Amino acid sequence: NPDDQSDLAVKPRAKSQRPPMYKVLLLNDDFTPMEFVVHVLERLFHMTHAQAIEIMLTVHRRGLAVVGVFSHEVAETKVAQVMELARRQQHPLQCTMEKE
Ligand code: TYC
Repeated sequence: NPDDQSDLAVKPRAKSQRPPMYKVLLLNDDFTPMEFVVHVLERLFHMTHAQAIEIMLTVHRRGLAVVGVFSHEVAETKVAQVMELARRQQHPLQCTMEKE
């Protein structure tokens, strides 16, 4: 843009600098009780009972599902909270995050 005073300026459709967002993923396993997963989804991800059952069954059938999309900090906190609840109940439930 030859008329501009700096290279930083006006690309009309330049992307806004939104911070990257992170998907929180819940993984299936053969041992964690379905009702525990439903409880986690209700408690930590503020789902209704019906939504929580639906997502839990998606994980159960497909192997994993996205349970929410958050900033890096919130995603890390959610993953840590899921892992801590599972650890306390000695369930092997796994939860990870992935850049969108
Ligand atoms: N597959 C588990 C069972 O049959 C249920 C389950 C669902 C476990 C979702 C983990 O993230 C999970 N008891």
